Amino acid sequence: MSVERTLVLVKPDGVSRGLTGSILARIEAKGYTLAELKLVEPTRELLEKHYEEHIGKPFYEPLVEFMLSGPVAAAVFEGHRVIEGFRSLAGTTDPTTAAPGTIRGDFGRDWGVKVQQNLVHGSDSPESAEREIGIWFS
Ligand code: DAT
Ligand code: MG
Repeated sequence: MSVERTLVLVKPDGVSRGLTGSILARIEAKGYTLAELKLVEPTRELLEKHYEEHIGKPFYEPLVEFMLSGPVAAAVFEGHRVIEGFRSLAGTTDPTTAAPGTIRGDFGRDWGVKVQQNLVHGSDSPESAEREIGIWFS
């Protein structure tokens, strides 16, 4: 059995709404192991590295501004197939239509702003996970 790691961020909307504990509890309840955890006020430079795949997209600047709007809880979770397991638990990108039972589906909705305030980030591949963990936990 291989142990995989993923980067989970509770975004500023999740932290400011007081949902950090509830979100982390769901990930632990699914059976993944918390390996690292800290509250961060990210810089623009850090976010430019983290979101480099999205540079130039219409939502990129609103996304970075949103991520700069308050503290972020950064965590590393471990477990077999944690990358796909966490993304399934998080739900699809648009929180309005994310399935009920998921973090985004239960706690989020579209607030009518230019970026999806969707509570959490999860790495999308083993390569992304290692790259992103290096950015947030260097
Ligand atoms: P995900 O976070 O589900 O992996 P992503 O990597 O495609 O989604 O995009 C990163 C973030 O950017 C996403 O969590 C919210 C925002 N975003 C993505 N697509 C968007 C869109 N079409 N309109 C507004 N915000 C968007
Ligand atoms: Mg993504």
